[in-house]
Formats: sequence, C-alpha cells, structure tokens
Amino acid sequence: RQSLHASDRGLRCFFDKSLSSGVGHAAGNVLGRVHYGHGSASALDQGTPLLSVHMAGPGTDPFTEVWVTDRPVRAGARGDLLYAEDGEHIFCATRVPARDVYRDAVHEAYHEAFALIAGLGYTRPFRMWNLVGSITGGNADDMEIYQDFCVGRAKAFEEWSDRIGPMPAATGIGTLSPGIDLYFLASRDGVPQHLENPRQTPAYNYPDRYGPKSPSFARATYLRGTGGDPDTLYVSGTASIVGDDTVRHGDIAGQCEVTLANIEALIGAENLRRYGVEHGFRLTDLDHVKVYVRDAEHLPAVRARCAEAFAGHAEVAYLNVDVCRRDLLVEIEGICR
Ligand code: 3HB
Repeated sequence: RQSLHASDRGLRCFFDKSLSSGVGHAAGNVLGRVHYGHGSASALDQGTPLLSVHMAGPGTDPFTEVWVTDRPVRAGARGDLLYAEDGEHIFCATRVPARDVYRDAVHEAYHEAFALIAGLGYTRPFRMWNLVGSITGGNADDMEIYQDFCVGRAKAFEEWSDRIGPMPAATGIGTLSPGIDLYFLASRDGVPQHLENPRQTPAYNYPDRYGPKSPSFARATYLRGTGGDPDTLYVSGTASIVGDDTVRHGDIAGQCEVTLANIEALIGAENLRRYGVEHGFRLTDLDHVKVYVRDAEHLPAVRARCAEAFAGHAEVAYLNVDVCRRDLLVEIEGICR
C-alpha cells in the first residue's frame, strides 16, 4: 500500500459482511472477532477469540466485527474467558448461560475478567459490550433482567475500583437468545478519558426508580494512542434520553433525532474541550456504527435517516433487538478517529 491512513493503523475494527467469519483477509493481526449472527457460542478459532451472538434476524444481515492490531498477538483461554493481548490492548470475551437470576453469575464473570486483565497488566477498560437475552423481560424473582444484570456488574466495579480503571463506554442491549454475552477492550499504558453527555444525567447517577443499582458505564471513552496509534473516541450505545427521561415516546423519527442530537453534543468540540481534547467530531466522523432497532417495522425509516446522517463510507450495521428500556425504540453507537 502507498500510504497508511490513521484508520489503518493501531487497534481498529471493521465489519466483515461476507459470510465467512474467518480471519483470512484481515489486514493486521486479529485480536478478536464477534459474529453477530444466528447462534451463540464462544471459542478460540484459528487461534483467536470468536464470540458468536444471536442478534441477526429476518430483517437484518449477519456480520462479523473484527478487531485487528499491528502488534503481535498472544491469545488464550482461562476458565470461561477467551482473550487475546498485543502488549497494549486486551480483548476479552465470555458468556453467562441462561439462568433464573443473573446477578451472581454476572458478578462472577466480571470478577474473573477483571482478575485476568489485572493479572496481565491491562488495568484500564475502555469499551465494553453487554449483550443481554430478554433484556426487558423478568427474571425468576420478577426483576427486569437488565436491572438484575446491573446489580452484578456494579458489585464487580465497586470491588475492583482500586485496581481497575473507572467505568468506560459501554453498550447494554438485547439479544434473541437467553443468556448474556460480554466482551470488552482494555489498555495497559494508554490512559482512557471517560466522557459524559451534557444533555444526559450520567447513567451511574440515575435515580433508583430505574433499578436498585444504576448502570456502570460512561457515555464515551477517548483513548489517546500510544506508540504511534491514532487517538480514538468510543461512543456508547446512545438513545432518546434527555436528563434521565426517555423522550419522544412511540415516535421513531423523533427518537432518531434526539439520539443523533445526543451523539452530536457528546462528540462535539465543546464537550471534548471540557476533557482537555482540543478537537471535536461530527456525525460524519462516526464509523463502525451499530444501530439497534426494537421494532422491525421501523427499520426502513431508521436506515433512511442514518444514511443521511453518517458518511457514505462509514460502516453501519443494523440489528433488530430490544433496547434496555421498553420505551426506547432505537439506540446507536460508533467510533470516531
Ligand atoms: C449499559 O448498561 O452498559 C448500557 C446500556 C445502554 C446503553 C449503553 C450502555 O442502553
């Protein structure tokens, strides 16, 4: 190749929409793969972690999110955890099988994952995904599964607060099969800067009417590149929430507008300046976008609005799954660099 663009260097991801989930044509060393398809499984495959999650349905296409790096990769498995590290970043994935009540198993999974990454020296999580079956359904104690999940996750973050960096950007979203799939990225030397949204109450300060433990995540995380890698802004799953309230109930076009306005405010220069970052981003800088749509009937309208909002070259994937509140119809995440 003649020249490397910033997006071709350092830790990066791409969406492989061909039906092979193989590592063959990845331009870089594969750190991990997440196949958004029709089944759930996790294994070391071709020497690297492959998490398969049931999130593709009739109106959306399967794809594989592939994380690659220029550094040499070492992969392994410990207990139920799969991981791969490159000396600066670690990718870690695990699955909590279906059960009546999730909190203890989620606590245990997070605890084991934190113990693994701390032991290997990657103490700073910067992006997490929590893929939760029946997220707004009830557990055996009649608690919403998302709230049940939040209790176990919060306990692990509290217990590890002196050894593991603060809560990073995250996604908490529904899947089409019972059980919870988790995967995340953490850094060794790079110090993540966690961001909040001026239009929204920090999720970790939500009032208890949303659940006994508030969600453990930041609205975005800015990771300054180390060793020549570009800086990267990871945008959490973002929805039609202003303050802590869902707004535009039942109105898909309205929820799209509020969600996009929330992302604009979060990634814009004014907000980033508060965190000492001297430049901002726009919606057209967002890439590797995942758009989660609760109702299949809304997919065409959401696709059309996103095609206008994001750059033509941006990778955008659509998933027809539940969002963490029943009144949220759409949620969007992405990456800027
Ligand atoms: C979460 O609980 O990690 C979470 C949930 C969301 C959006 C982003 C993160 O609905």
